[in-house]
Amino acid sequence: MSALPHLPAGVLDTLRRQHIELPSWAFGNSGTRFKVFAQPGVPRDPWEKIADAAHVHRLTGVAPTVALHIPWDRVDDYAALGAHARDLGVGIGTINSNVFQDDDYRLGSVTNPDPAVRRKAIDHLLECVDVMDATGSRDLKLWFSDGTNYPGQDDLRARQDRLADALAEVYDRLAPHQRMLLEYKLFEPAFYATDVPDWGTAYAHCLELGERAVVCVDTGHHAAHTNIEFIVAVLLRAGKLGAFDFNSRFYADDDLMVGAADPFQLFRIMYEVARGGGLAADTGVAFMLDQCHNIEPKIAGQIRSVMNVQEATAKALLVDGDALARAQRDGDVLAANAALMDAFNTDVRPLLAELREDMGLAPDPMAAHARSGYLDEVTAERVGGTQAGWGA
Ligand code: PSV
Ligand code: MN
Repeated sequence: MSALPHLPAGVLDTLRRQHIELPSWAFGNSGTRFKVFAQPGVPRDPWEKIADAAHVHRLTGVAPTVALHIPWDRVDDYAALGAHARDLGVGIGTINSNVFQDDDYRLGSVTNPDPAVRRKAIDHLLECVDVMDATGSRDLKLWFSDGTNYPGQDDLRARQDRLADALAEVYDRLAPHQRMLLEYKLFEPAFYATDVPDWGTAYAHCLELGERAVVCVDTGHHAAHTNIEFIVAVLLRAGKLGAFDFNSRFYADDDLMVGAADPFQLFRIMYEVARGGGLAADTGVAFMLDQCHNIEPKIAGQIRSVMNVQEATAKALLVDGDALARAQRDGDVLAANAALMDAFNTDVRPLLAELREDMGLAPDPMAAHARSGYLDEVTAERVGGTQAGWGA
């Protein structure tokens, strides 16, 4: 490695074994409530979504798994889907549940006042664990759109009780090697009170459930100006940071490419991850993307996102820990800040290009993708059928 000869020990190894999980739904059509713009070559089923994810992994070398969303990715034979993924050089990762798109869920899923609706929602979550058994997945991700729009609409406290009961039933169903990731989100679709609105609520439920219930931090799910790296530091310290859903936002839950809106924030988050041991070989932190490429090409959007996470990670690893600790001990505010800023301001692209070549990859995955002709190929192949999208 010649680009940066004075690398702290272990940096290259950490970057080489980085594991970023891709969301199957990023390859399908998506949009806003105003319009979904269909794109050529979009997959028509989970098999084709996995093929696209595998292409991203072939070019980046650090995206070896793809997350599924059930029922969007429902198939008859999950073991066969897993084998298909393996044949293409990737694996199936986290199973995402979906209890937010049925008419029954108008007033909530697991916190709905109607026990029959709660039963239906819990049964879906249990079905997702069956899927995990078939795919060999470790993680079940739970996000609930549950909440209320008006004060008095329902009993806030009773909804927490219903949530706790549902989570306990699902937690009990998990095999010893499986985990539950509880994701929080401030608002949307509920506008008054969301039942799992913040990391504190998620953390409290996870604590009650047990060791294998951990929090998922979706970087788009906070109020503006929330200090997300602080949340990351606190959860890691408590052993309760289970995963990230990476994306970036300018306004609300925009689901834009990670690192696009605020690369400095992503760097600060990755610094706290590194500081808290979250990049260790045996890390319990899953690094997933949760994004929608509404107007940009989807496969290239995923490649760019993976590279953005790599760049933020590399910068975080370049922080001179000794200099930083010394400055902090001495109360040298400016030197301490400079230690972080020096790393952030380092251009790590040459380092990552060399690393890729060392891994037998092209130095620039974006250019390699353009050269590969993959998109033209699948566009020609994927004729007929219905393109995947939300609800498909
Ligand atoms: C909710 O906004 C969310 O972040 C959850 O992770 C969902 O499963 C996902 O988006 C759907 O794209
Ligand atoms: Mn998410």
